[in-house]
Amino acid sequence: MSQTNQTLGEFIIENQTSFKYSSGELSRLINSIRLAAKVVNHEVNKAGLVDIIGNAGDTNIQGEDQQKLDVYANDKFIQTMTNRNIVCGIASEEEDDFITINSQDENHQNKYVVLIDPLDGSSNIDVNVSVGTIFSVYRRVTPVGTPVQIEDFLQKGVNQVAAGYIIYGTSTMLVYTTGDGVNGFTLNPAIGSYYLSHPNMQFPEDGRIYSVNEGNYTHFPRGIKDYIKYCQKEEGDRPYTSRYIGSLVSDFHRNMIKGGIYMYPKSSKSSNGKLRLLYECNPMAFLAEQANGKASDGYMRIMEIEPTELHQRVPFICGSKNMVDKAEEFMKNAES
Ligand code: P6P
Repeated sequence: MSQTNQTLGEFIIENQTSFKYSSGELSRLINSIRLAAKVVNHEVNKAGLVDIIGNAGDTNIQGEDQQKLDVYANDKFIQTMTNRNIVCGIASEEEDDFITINSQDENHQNKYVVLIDPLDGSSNIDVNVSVGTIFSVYRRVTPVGTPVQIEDFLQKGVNQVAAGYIIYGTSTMLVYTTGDGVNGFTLNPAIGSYYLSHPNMQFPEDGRIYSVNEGNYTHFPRGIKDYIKYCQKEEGDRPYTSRYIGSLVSDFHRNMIKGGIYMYPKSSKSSNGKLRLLYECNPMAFLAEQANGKASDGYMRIMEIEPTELHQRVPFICGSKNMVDKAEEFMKNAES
């Protein structure tokens, strides 16, 4: 990790010319996410001390118990992006439908939509394991000046203009891309500033870590079973190491630094896997590809999948390019 003295704000200003749309809008967008992340980080870090963990007594559209921090994080990110007058619509894992944002004096003039998983891995909160926020940004495709529509959210991942995550771990980091590489910023909580600590993050082309919930092994497709056995076989640089935190952002982040593959495949229990295309797989796929990695559903590029609904799930295989290629090879061979 190379701690530089460059702050996130200085980095945005220095690089905004590389963002092909209006630079000011990008700055305001990333700054709103930066602010919300600091506020959520503060609550995540003290979750054990105050009555903010444990179920909020409600369940989200996924049928999952909503942890209080889920609700808190969702509200904070929506509130911050609304107040900063940047986006025309927001979709969230915690919201059944998308939210139209229209500050009265603007009359739907904002051009961006954001899709967010406000607190991924939230089941880890009350056991003190790191969790994360994932976000994905698109330009709207319906006319500016009109209320945002579902089509603005159901865009292929290749249309993303920015994506990133915040990982609330041993340190809090914001990792994001605007299509010109991936950079990681570490929060200095003492002064509330983020510093460029991981410039130009890259997946090693190969790795020796595989991340999958092997408890589901018997339910996996043949190709995934064969690939897992390949990872475990005593041969060459194998067996690989199995590391699965149960928090996508954490497993992804470690694999991007060390090299590795993360898999949440379809199974006989969940025909499309568990992860959501629009606010988990697409943003992580954008980051992976920008970091010389790869992301597929086992057969095709994640970012080419045509979305059909807001909360749709897809199988997800992501990480070091050569490892994803090998997993796809096993998937293909199992079909033949
Ligand atoms: P399982 C968290 O709920 C999440 O969406 C990802 O962050 C994580 O990798 C996965 O689900 C864990 O799911 O079924 O293995 O517990």
